[in-house]
Amino acid sequence: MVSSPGPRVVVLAGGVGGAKFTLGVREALRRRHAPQATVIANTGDDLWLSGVRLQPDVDSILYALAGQSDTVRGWGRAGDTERVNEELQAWGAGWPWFTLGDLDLGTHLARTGWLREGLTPSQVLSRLSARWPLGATLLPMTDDEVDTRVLFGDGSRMHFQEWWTRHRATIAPVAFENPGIAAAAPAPGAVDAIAAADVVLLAPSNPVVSLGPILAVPELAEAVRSTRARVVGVSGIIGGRVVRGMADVCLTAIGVETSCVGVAGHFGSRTDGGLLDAWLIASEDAASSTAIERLGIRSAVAPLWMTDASATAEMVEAAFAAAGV
Ligand code: FO1
Repeated sequence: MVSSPGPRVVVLAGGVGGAKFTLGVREALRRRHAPQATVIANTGDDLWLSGVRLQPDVDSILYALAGQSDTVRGWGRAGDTERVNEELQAWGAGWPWFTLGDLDLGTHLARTGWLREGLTPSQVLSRLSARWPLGATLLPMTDDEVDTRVLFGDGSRMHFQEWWTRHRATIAPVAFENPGIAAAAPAPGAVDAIAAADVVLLAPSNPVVSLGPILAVPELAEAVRSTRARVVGVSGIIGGRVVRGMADVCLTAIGVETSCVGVAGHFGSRTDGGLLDAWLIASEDAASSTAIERLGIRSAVAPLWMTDASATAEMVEAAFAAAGV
């Protein structure tokens, strides 16, 4: 009998944490001689700035897989310079708190030019991906233009990137909105990949502003709910604290406790109309297993510090074990 190559893996991912996680998935699949994963990236924090289209989460994953990311800063290209940015600032163009690196701008210019020629964002990403051997198929969650607005108690709104990079999430929000997302269609190939997968992994990305928009694309949420694959989420909260980013502020805004149990409850059990078959939590949170099982979600425990691709691959293996693959 010929053994089937596997597992077929789909990852739903946001930017910085999603990129690190994706490197671990690639490493775990390489060790198993398994097919490359399909990574569906959040496009909810995209924006137009200085005439170019930015897709921060897509680019974070693209650069990480290409070995081109600035691993210290967590976003942008390694070894980038800021000559064009200085000039933009001198003109008073763009946002003074938002840096567009020269190499990064090359990506945005290429993307914008191809979009203007009529390519879709997924066609553009396919072209960008062809430059490097990524070892994964990277898809945007949708080709429709969506973004994230942060809503405050006084009724005012702000683009997510302004709130995140300028204000460092220090102004308490009351909600997040993704205008147009209810009508957004999944990018070509995304639903089919989820349907054909053996395991769908929710990266330890921000549950609200990274995974939230992906799962707010109606057909993507439905594809995850109805797939025959096991759906395993990985907690981005370790020892009751967010590891990176400002996910706690986002969770508080939507009334979810910043804990691995709180986020598991937010995604919900598939047995109950939710998304998760299993939830991988950090060794530090092992005592929360019972509470997670009580939600109807299988709990698995592993070290979740993504110190390098090898450690992350071990964590991905724990997620595979929880999925039974
Ligand atoms: N993050 C910052 O904190 N400051 C910046 O100036 C900044 C610029 C930037 C430019 C392009 C890009 O793709 C990402 C950039 N980021 C920057 C990261 C980004 O704002 C966020 O970390 C993500 O959107 C959240 O996932």
